[in-house]
Amino acid sequence: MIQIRTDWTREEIAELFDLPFTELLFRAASVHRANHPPEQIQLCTLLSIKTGGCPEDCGYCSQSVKADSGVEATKLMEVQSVLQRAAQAKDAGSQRFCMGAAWRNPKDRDMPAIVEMVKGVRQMGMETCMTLGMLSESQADMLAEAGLDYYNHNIDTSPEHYENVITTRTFDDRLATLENVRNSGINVCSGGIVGMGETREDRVGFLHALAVLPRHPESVPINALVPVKGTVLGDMLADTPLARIDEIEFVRAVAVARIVMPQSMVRLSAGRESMSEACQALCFMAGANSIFTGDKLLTTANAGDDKDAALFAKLGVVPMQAEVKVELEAAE
Ligand code: SAM
Ligand code: DTB
Ligand code: SF4
Repeated sequence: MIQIRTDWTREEIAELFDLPFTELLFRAASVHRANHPPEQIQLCTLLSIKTGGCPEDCGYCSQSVKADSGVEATKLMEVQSVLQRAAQAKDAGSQRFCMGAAWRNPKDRDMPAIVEMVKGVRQMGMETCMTLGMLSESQADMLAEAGLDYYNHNIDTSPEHYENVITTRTFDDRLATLENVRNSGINVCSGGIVGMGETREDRVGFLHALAVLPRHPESVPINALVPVKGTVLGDMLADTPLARIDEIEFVRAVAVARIVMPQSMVRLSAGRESMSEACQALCFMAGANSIFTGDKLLTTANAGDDKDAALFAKLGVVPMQAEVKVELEAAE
């Protein structure tokens, strides 16, 4: 019986990060094997249903009004167009359809269309995920009622580093939405970004904050910063290329996430496009078992289906079947 702990200390997590790399990898791979079929990777597809023009000032994001990234602001997509894209994703073998909107929070007038999107995608037999910014209790309940399976809301970094990256909301605002989502019965998807110029201690604090939530998020996306020109962090990295996250340190973060949250799906998210195959393979070894497929994330490029098919064939990994995940959840 695997022990799920929500009482991790920062010291324990720092000690995991400090392990010799191969020892850390071995421990993470062992935890992974005890909890998940190691050769199976979940495929998720992202769609930006409302792009750009976001009033928040997240320093990494191309969609903030504060960024000079050239991303054009659009209106919320029509329900039918969203459903068409979901059908294409399903045909391409995707198991989950994640819809993202560049909002601080959804307005109540947007909710009927959002609810239709959730219902429509679910009817196609895909899992649904949305990421729409902060949610009130009643909005979370409305989405739960519509049948939304997952809500993505990242804590992004450590509580200490948070205000260096975002000033228009607080770390506690993030936790409040996560609580509303949890209480509504929707599965929680929450992770963050590494490579934003944070320290090792911040990476410890980031994973610690997730690992001590009353219940671990069912999905934990680990993004490597995609440096976008015109954003605060993208420009900073362009000036100081050495600040870019080291691949071994990135794999360490994935491995520690796997060890402290053994049953969560750990998603190797943004940043794969510029990652070597060897680094991605190490991430899978370290316990990452989910990826975003397709050519595009929200506004930036993703590895693409052909590259991923070639990588999967080389590594002998296969797309996860939905039934397997359901069995694992039932055994929790
Ligand atoms: N507006 C909503 C919100 O912030 O929750 C949803 C969309 S937002 C783009 C979703 C997540 O994408 C962010 O929390 C962040 O972790 C990730 N993200 C955004 N831009 C990124 C970048 N340039 N590199 C890596 N991850 C990024
Ligand atoms: C997450 O953690 N990563 C995804 C998803 N959740 C919504 C978003 C990545 C966005 C990367 C930058 C872009 O394409 O704009
Ligand atoms: Fe807006 Fe989300 Fe981008 Fe922040 S990360 S600027 S909230 S779209």
